[in-house]
Amino acid sequence: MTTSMLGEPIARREDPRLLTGQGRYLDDIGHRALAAAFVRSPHAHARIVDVDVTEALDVDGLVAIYTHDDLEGRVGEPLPLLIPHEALTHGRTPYALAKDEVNHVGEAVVMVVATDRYVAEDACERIRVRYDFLPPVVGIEAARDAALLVHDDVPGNVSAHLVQENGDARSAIDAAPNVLELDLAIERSASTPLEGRGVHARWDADDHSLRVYTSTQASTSVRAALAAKLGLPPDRVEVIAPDVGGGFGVKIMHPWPEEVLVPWAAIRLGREVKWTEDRREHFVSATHERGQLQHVRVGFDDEGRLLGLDVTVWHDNGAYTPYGIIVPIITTTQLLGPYKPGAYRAEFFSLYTNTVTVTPYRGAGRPQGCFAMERTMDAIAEHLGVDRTVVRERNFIQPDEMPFDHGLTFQDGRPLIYDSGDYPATLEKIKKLVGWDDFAAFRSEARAAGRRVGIGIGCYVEGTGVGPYEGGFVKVETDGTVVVATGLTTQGQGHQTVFAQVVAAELGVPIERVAVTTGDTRRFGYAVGTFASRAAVMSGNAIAIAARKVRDKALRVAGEALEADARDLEIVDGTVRVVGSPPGAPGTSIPLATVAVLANPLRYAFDREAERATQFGGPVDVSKPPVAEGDSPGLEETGYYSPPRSTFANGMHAAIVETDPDTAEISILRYCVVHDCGTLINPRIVEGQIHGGVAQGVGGALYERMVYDDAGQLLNASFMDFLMPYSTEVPVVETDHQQTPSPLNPLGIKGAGEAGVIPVSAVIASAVSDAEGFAVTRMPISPSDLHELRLRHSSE
Ligand code: MCN
Repeated sequence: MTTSMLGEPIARREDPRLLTGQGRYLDDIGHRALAAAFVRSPHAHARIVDVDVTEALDVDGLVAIYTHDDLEGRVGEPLPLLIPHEALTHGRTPYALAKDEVNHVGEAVVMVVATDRYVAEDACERIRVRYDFLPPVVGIEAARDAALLVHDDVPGNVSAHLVQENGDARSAIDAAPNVLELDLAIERSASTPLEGRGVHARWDADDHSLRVYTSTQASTSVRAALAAKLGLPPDRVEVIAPDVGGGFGVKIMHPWPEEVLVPWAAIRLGREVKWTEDRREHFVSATHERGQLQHVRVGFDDEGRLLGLDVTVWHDNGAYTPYGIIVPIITTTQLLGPYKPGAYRAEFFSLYTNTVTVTPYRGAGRPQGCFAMERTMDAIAEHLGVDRTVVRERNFIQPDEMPFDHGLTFQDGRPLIYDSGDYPATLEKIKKLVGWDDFAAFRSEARAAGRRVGIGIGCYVEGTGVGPYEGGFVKVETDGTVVVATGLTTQGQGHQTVFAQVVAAELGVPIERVAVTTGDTRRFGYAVGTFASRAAVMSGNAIAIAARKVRDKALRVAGEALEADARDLEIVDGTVRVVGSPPGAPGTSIPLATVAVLANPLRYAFDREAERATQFGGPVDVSKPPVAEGDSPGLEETGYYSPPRSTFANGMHAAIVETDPDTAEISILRYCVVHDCGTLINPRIVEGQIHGGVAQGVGGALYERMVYDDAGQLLNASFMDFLMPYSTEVPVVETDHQQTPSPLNPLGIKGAGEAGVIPVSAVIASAVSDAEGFAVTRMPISPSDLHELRLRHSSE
């Protein structure tokens, strides 16, 4: 029997290969390639006066040095603005190599190509760039004050300003019996995947084609960008994502300067060229996220029900805005979580600073929004003296109110409508899992023993599976192998396993027979990419649609061979059989592989299955038309899924923490998650995703921050100083599932890839506040931050 049904917690098929060192990552490719290295700006803000390469020219093994002046055609133009929006009135993107000005430490100024990386780095060291120093804008407050400007022609440093409203929130708050105001902050962080960025390019002059390997989350988009930039027909450009050692958002940015420059140089030099990012480069030249100040004003009744919510966000977008307003708009549209806000007003200012550019990092604006909403819920509970879960429950959208229309516009321009979810049931589950109702007794006991413990909760709703589309290809080979391809890339989410599960379930074949390819434009050309927790919803459904088409055709072809009605047939364990027929009964079943042979009028004599096919009409069946009009040979189909709108996953986390009275160290004693991503394809993989997300969330809550000094120098650009949690800091994550299938897609799936990270800062802040007796309003919180807060609150 097939054991690969939807919902089975099977182990990830890709792991044996990856865990035994057989993965093929970017740096495993192209050992004979020339190496590229970059001279990057040491200043946060400066004009480039001149570049002197004289000394570098003597370096043995040097092949080429390029500055902006060398870049031809569109390669010399600014990189594309990926998601324009009318609110983005002053969008700016960088040049592949800085033209006249640098706007953050780490911006690429000169590219060197040499026989190997050592030589390239040596040459870089001998290049003298003269700069005219300009005063930098560092931090959101400095950007907001606008005493100095990042870009001369951007007044107030504001790249974008947007107001979203449903009702008159300000009047509703003014008229409310209770009003609270909160000032909140989330510091800047970054996704720091284990494998940094990298790109390898080979130009085939005879074939006039370019093959690019890149560690990306969106190979088809890179292909489109490269074709446009380099002036090549798209079908002459192949982009392949090999194994990708994590992306977490940073690798959706496309094209990177390096991703354009390396292929451009490969064409120009007629040689293979490769660049592999080092860790320091990753910190200062890839992208960051988080980084917001928020002001919340909320009005509520005496039961804690929201009457009006008014949120202002100041978002640090760094030096450039290739992704437009995507992060702050996600914050303001998704912070509402599972609640009915009454009247709602959200306003954001996206601000330039002379720091690394900000693009989405796992969670993408939602952790900030969740922090604002959940800190507000706790503040209301504290103000009214009501249990924190009770205030939340009173504001929940109820299951019978679904679909729930917020009267707002989602970030994709469609209406913000939640499709499904049972928030009261999720709350019940999380309370039970963490033992919420028993905690008060434990807290009192612990306090009596001189211990400080606290419990926290955080709820979120996440728009997942954003469009416009994703596709899938499914083919049954004549040896019974099922080949599956999607253009969507994979960075560790287990797609090889889950997509195989979908196909195995739809086609009734053993999962071992299914082989999945992702992220290779040679295999599938139409795709959007892996981000926004969309792969399961988008490619999962597209692949299911393709598999259903293959199944329908297989049943039709088998029906002809077995002289049975297709409706009376099923596929079990790779064999088409008449429903209810005893196993092995003559004339009642036919292997799917044989059906694939029968579906192709050109039957090769050497085909393994051709002989078996003879009993169903001979190796070449001349009595039938080769391919009927409108039909195609073989068992292969392509399917596309395009959602009417996003589907909204939800979840609730709760944590118990202990804070050390002397050292102010924060320990997480328990961490519990209840998550609802609709129909689960693979619960084990979803749990892995949740655990990984929580680990990143713990980093964001307690350890990780980008520390810039006033000159715009990143002070912790290494893993010695940028503190990522080890397994010793990440708690055991206790997980339970709630399943409310989405009515919007055939499989009822909602996304899960980012959920783990979204509420963690809010939950830890809630728990630390509970332990300490004062409200934590800024994350991350280190022991010294907590110590300072204690001093401040003890003197108040
Ligand atoms: N899944 C499932 N059933 C569901 C929903 C999801 O079995 N109902 C499975 C999916 O099939 C997939 C995984 O869970 O294998 C995550 O699914 P999904 O929510 O669709 O997210 P994506 O696959 O689109 O992954 C993107 C998401 C994002 S946005 C970031 S950032 C992120 C993340 O996934 N980066 C990651 N998880 C990561 N995990 C790893 N190891 N590395 C990264 O870079």
